[in-house]
Amino acid sequence: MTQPEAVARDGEVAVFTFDHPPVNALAQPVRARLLAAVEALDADPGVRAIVLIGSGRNFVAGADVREFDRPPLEPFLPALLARVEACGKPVVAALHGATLGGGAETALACHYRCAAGDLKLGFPEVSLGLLPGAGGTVRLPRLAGWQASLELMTSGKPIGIDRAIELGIVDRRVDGDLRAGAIAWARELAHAHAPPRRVLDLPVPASRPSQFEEFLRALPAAARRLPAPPRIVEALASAALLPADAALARARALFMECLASTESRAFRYLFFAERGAVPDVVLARAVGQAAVLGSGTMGAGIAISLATGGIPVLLIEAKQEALDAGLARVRAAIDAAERKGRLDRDEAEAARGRVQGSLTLAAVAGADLVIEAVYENLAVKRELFGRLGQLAKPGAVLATNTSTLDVDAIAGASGRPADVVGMHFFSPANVMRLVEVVRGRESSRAALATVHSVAKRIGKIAIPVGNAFGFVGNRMLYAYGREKELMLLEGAKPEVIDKALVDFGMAMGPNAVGDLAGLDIGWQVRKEWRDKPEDPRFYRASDLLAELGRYGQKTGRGFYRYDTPGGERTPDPEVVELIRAEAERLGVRQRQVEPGEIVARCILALINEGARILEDGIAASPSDIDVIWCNGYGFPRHRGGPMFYADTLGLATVVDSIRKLARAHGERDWTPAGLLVTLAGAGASFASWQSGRAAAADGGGRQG
Ligand code: 3H9
Repeated sequence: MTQPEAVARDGEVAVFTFDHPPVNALAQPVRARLLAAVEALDADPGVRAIVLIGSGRNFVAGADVREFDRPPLEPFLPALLARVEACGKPVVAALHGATLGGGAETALACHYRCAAGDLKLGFPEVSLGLLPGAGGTVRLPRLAGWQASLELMTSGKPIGIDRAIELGIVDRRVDGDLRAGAIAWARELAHAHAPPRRVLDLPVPASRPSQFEEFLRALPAAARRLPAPPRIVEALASAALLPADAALARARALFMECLASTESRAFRYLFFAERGAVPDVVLARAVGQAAVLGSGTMGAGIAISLATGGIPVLLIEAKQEALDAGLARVRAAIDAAERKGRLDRDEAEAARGRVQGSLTLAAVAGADLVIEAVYENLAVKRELFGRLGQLAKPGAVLATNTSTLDVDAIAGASGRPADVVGMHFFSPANVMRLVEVVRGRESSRAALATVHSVAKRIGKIAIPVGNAFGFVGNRMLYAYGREKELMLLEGAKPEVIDKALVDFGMAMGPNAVGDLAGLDIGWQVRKEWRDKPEDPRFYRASDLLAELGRYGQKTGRGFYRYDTPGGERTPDPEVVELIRAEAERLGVRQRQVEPGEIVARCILALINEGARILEDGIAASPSDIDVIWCNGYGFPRHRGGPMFYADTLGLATVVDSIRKLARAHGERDWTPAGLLVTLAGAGASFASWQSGRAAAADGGGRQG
């Protein structure tokens, strides 16, 4: 008998290996190979047991998400897994690394499961706006019970080997060589005449009729409004009530509903947009040691990211006291990560060992990458880069973490501008994944490639941006903030604006964000901003509060008050009165501003500014803008980002709405961007524009 593809034999045990880099996703050829293998091995009298194992770093990371946007191709995963489960010989899953989504469902369709210590088993479908659609909702509860199934599938969080064994999902742990251990166990099972132990044949665990409803009600309101979480609960509830076949069919139907939803399209779009390749990766220089200048909140956050990401880092400060405080902050964050289980003891120990401190700037000489995170002042930074230009070793990349200053002006002072780039981290830098990588006029491709690859190494999402005021994110933030500030003057209360935007899906309202960040910060920036818009209403409410010493949470008062014992955010009638008086002084007539208008003005301002940023070449693509806004500014992921959201509205509708706002509020703020008008006129979308440009670049590349 000829050996099926991807199958090896070890005596009477056959081993099927998933070998589809980079993550063994269940693409159509993989499914076809597995089906052919199971059919052949089931019929082969020389085979007494079968092992399924993954090559590389993991078992199987799930369905191939790219296929979801194309017409479905046979064999379909649910039917394939039914065939695996029906196999007449024991099938053993040998799991390691990511065993996710369809990969976990494949494991559940096997008759026995063993795993290595690095197992990460989970059902992340919910974060793609989906539910486990290949039998997971019907099989998992038969092993792990209802509560664990509900939690695993609605949270999407993976579990490790110990929990997987505790829940009865994995039967045994294999230390040492997983393949050899799995083969030995399969042989044992064959010799013991162990039957195929089918999960679907196990009894349905008891459930309370109200259990599912209660679980759904306890989910956060934002999750309940999305398509996937309620459908996950419904699929599990049907698995409790219906015979297996009917429950499988119901789960499949619910999966298809989710797949077709705009929300799932948005999640899938972001999934790929966040995983762009490192540009010019071959040019990236090796970084074995980094230095961070400045041990304040930002500098310490960056140092934590580097150390936990595996890069030794020297934290440099001018004063001992400040350095000690910075190092203590780094250690406290690593300790906390260990306590919360995000780092195991060895990882935490290694991370702590990677951080050193120094009081001398000359110590940068040992670093391949220097990241400056000192006080936001051009003269200070220019002086520092002048010295760095002399002290850093040749080829070292010099990055500035400025969020508002001109990277070229900083680079110019270094005497080696080709080595200088911007690396705009978001606060808190050890938590926020976004980094805007700012391309200066003379930044070399090698320097840019180096910071992109370092960012990827430490688990950040790096997006290339041009050097212009506010780069991409903050420039758009000013357009968004401009409208909310105008509406404050027009009579919308801070809490009404915040609620409207939180209801739209923003992680926080803009006034609450201002209070959290400190209203003095933006106030200082606007004082030094030379080309600030001349409109006297521009950010007037924020500036007024800052002038009165109401800086936000840190002073106990800002747009809100924070003077309850728990420091909760409480609306403040005094603010409403202060803004009313200011509006009167400026001649702004107050009125009722409806939530619909609040959302429309803020979000359309974002979209219009995003389009201008694309015209100016400050962002490379609409999806880069979306990744920035979803990861740095709390834009709702289920709406895909401002540019994706604009496409879902239709660009013609967007342009019409902007023109209406221009009639009501003036052309100065509301002239539609030329790109928007052109695309809307051509019946196009940002997505079609982006793929047209990518195709043209590809064609150009091939010709060149
Ligand atoms: C599902 O299973 C539905 C079923 O219930 C029912 C079906 C009927 N598909 O993240 P990385 C690519 S839904 C296609 O940078 P890491 C990724 O784009 C699925 N491609 O690596 C990237 O490509 P490129 C449920 C995928 O080491 C490369 O692999 N599963 C998929 O940091 C490396 O990715 C999930 O949601 C995929 N499923 O992390 C798991 N996964 O090199 C999603 C990855 O061209 N995946 N790629 O940029 C992950 O969580 C992470 O990728 C993983 C590795 C933890 C596996």
